[in-house]
Amino acid sequence: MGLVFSSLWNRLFSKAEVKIIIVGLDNAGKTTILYKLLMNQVVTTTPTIGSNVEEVEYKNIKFMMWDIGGQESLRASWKTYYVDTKAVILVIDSTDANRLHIAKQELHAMMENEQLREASLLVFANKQDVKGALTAAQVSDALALTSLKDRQWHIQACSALSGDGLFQGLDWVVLQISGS
Ligand SMILES: Nc1nc2c(ncn2[C@@H]2O[C@H](COP(=O)(O)OP(=O)(O)O)[C@@H](O)[C@H]2O)c(=O)[nH]1
Ligand SMILES: [Mg+2]
Repeated sequence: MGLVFSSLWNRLFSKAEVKIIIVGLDNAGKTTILYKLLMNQVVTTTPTIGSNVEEVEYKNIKFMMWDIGGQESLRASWKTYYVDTKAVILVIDSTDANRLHIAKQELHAMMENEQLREASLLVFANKQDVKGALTAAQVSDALALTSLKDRQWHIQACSALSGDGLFQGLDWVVLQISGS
């Protein structure tokens, strides 16, 4: 487990519940990442609350996870989950260059929501183990991350398959949350 992640976990534990939203296009690797991060931990899962929203609780951290892209009608219902969100984790399939523009659109639409004004943004450039995958810098460009205004954001290259980069990413999130 990441150094910061594990040492700060207990500090967070004593605080009120923390909510983290994990989003990405289908097949990006969200489920794989979440379960890899929480491996060997006792988690409670609620498969479906509403429209394809998955909820996983670990200690005082509530992870809410759903697919974005292509379902305009569902956007409205997601907004009800935004309240009190401390961090958004966007998972990108770095081998899926063709759909990056959809992820970009969804991200920027989401970041405009007032409820997420204070939320930190972590982008996982996932599937780095695959030959030909875009680098984190290329993913960052494609998503126009530098155009985000007044936002703490960070992009982390990772492979959910090997686990590389996952805890570095989460360490950053935990630091943002614990510092706020
Ligand atoms: N090669 C590779 N495959 C991955 C990686 N992460 C996820 N996958 C695969 O991508 C597919 C979709 O993953 P999943 O976690 O279900 O994506 P979700 O739809 O975002 O929840 C599965 O077949 C995973 O095994 C990765 O880092 N590298
Ligand atoms: Mg999934």
